[in-house]
Amino acid sequence: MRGVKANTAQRLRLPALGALSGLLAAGAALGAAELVSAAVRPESAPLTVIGGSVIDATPQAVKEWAVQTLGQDNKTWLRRGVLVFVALFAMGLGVLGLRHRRIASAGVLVFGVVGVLAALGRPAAETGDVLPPVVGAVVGAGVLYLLAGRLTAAPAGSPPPTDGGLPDGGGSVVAPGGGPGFDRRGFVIAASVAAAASAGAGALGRRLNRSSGAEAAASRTAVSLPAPDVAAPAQPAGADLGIGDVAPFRTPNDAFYRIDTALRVPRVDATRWSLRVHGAGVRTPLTLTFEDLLERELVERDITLTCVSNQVGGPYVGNARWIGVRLADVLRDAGVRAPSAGGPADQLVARSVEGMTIGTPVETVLDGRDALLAVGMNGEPLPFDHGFPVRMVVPGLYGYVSACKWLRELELTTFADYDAYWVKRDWAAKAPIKTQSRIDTPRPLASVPAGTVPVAGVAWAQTRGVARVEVRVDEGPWQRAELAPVATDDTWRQWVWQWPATAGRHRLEVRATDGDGRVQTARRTGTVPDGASGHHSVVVTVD
Ligand SMILES: Nc1nc2c(c(=O)[nH]1)N[C@H]1C(S)=C(S)[C@@H](COP(=O)(O)O)O[C@H]1N2
Ligand SMILES: [Mo]
Repeated sequence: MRGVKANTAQRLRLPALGALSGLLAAGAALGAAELVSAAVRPESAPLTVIGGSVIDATPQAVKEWAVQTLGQDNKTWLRRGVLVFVALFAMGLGVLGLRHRRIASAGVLVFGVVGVLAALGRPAAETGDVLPPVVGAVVGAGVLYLLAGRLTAAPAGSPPPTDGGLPDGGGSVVAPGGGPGFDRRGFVIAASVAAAASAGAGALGRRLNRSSGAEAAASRTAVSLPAPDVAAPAQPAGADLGIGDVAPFRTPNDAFYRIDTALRVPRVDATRWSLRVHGAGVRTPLTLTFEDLLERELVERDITLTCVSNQVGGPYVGNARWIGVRLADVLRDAGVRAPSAGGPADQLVARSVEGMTIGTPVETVLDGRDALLAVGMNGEPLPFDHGFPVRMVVPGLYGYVSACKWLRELELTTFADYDAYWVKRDWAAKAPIKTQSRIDTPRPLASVPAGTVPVAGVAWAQTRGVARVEVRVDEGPWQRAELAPVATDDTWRQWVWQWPATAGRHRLEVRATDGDGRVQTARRTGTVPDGASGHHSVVVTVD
């Protein structure tokens, strides 16, 4: 029995060491690529490139599933997924290497080709981005070749194999004596050196890549936002009803939802940043530096941002006090006319430093609403996560058609001529925010004592305003909620209804009516293609 076990263990040991060689080769490839990326630019780091390509290629339905199910951790899971995939692939190649050393090593090179294609396929690709995958693949292939060589060599000091070896010169995997034998010492040394060197290279590369954001961080610290020339209308004292569990009127920056495709948050040095404005109907192309923007008239506005991926009752909505330049002013300086005034461009395409494209109707930007090139958020420069140094904010439009972060270019074109990133992926080209309302308290499935229970939450219909919110219990008559006062139509509004709750299980449902008198539809739709609709409801138990 024991003998059989020992034999099995021995038979499995070589494939296991082959798989280990594959892992070490992959580690060496990634480590080398990471180090080279630090010399090229952080955006060319292997996981950033591979993950970014996966995001772009992921079918819309899967992406939506990830955003809904994994929430804002979805990027962590993506990195893990990519690593698991690479690891499995590498272990396979490592085992293959036991018999076909050259083919397996060539397999690593194939992975490098995939890396090169991924790098070049990135929307903001630069030629140098091919270096990390090329160097990584060569190093990885070399390591695999070397380790497989140790595994297939006869133990040091034993006579050369007499069986002629395998087609690719790999030699016999079985030592002449019949027992499993290989250059154990050589393998252990090579494996240890490879592991240490790639861990070192990877760690150093990561550190360099991270610290390359230092100038950007310094430039952000150095920003002192001027007081706005046009202050935001004062919010009435009661804008915050002060009911626990209800989203505060102003969302703190660190609690503000974040939705973007950036695996690595771009860290832009504001002192080297500029914005280019050009395209159809632009009489005076502009290039504006960050300083230029700060010297222009700055307006301050409270605007609620909403993501099209927000499901009914969902968390992807937040309200901030923004400071920025009126986008309409900049466009007018460039000589842009609205389509209704004879301008040739009906779409404003915003491009970000990492290659996102977001298309906004020119007519909307010029219709008098407070569309901003924002530089400040809740009293500080934009956080890196939210688009430092400059982003767009357009009241009334979902973020994916308006709120480009890490902005670097504005191009005037037409909807007929150009589809922006999300539009290529099944989302609507134009997407005004739908009237929505959300119950924040009581929480779903909460137990509350009988008596007066405040039912409260937020409602939004940016640019139209929220005129009324109603709640009903168990599909009974709609009851009018009290609305918190707000200064403008561009923010959400808190609401509360005092519910005379009686024992039992009840379903609370909310709907809002916008400033145009349109009642929020009860018709349930998903988020694709232009935002979810339907009533939010929660079931609670009253005891
Ligand atoms: N550069 C860039 N800007 C972007 C996105 C992106 O993926 N990349 N996502 C958009 C989407 S879908 C939304 S909802 C808002 C979210 O802004 P926030 O992350 O600051 O809340 O940013 C928009 N701007
Ligand atoms: Mo979004």
